[in-house]
Amino acid sequence: MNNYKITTLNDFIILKQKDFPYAKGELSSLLSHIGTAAKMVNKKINKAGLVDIIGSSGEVNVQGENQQKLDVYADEMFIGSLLSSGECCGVATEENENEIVFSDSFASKGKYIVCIDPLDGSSNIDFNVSVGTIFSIYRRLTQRGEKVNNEDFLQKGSQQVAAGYIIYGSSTMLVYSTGYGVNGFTLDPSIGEFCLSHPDIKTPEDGSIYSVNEGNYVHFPEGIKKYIKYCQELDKESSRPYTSRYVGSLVSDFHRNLLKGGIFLYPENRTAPKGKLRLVYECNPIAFIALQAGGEASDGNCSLLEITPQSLHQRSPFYVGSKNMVRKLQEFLHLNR
Ligand code: P6P
Repeated sequence: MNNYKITTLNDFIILKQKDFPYAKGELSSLLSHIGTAAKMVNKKINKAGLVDIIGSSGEVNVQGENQQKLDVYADEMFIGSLLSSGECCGVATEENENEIVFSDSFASKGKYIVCIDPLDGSSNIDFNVSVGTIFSIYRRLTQRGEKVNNEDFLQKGSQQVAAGYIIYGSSTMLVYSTGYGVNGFTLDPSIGEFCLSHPDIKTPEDGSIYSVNEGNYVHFPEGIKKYIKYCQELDKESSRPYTSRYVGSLVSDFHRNLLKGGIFLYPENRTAPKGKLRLVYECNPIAFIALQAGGEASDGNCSLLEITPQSLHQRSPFYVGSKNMVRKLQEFLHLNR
């Protein structure tokens, strides 16, 4: 009798690979390397308050944002791990202006490219608020052995082969999908393994949480203002008024709503006329997870995964979460164009 109840991330990846007779283990290896880098980053984050690794690196990143030391560490960890997997031929990250092409003869034959925000919400690190890593995996468009180029990284979100996030919170979780459902793994520090804790995550079609930075309210489009007021009105049938929950860390806000039901909104506003969040390595991977869990994601005009990116760091308005809540929001946007 097998009393070994724990399914580690690597067990699960190998188990699922068996469902694909032609799989050669390349994606499995890539996902496993992402898990390893996540454990390394987690270790540093957990010690952030104890060693001189919090605070600013003194540098400013391509976004013009003050780069935190842990941003730099996380960026290096994930890039290094993806390179060593040999399955990834290039990486686009929030911290680098252009895509990083792996010229190493081994990696340049990799089948996949990865887009990643190595440490999202890093400005929260110094205040011990949860932060996250968000990643997106595509098959390369250029031929293996050729040099990857920009078009490899500007594919529609619907072309993602896999996507996921790591949330470094009260516990550290890795949540990912390869297009066949969403599964969550919680890091057990005593054995240093991500263990299956949330199999086959489905997000409720309705929820009672709305997540938006209401400090920008006066600059929101009319439809968004009307939707927020709708959330705040009393209505027993639709369990309104809803509860407002906003951490200011995308992965934290999304993860809570994914499990409990809810909607996350980052609309365009005066200071962010195209929205603040990045389409390629923040919105698309989160949207992929949401849809795989039965939710929806939009930029207010169309399904987010159908947008063809024009540039690596392109921003987009972002509405994601419970299907019926996203659809209700779109009604308000449509009626108030
Ligand atoms: P605001 C963190 O800086 C981040 O990129 C996301 O993680 C988060 O959802 C958003 O920005 C918060 O932005 O303008 O509300 O502080």
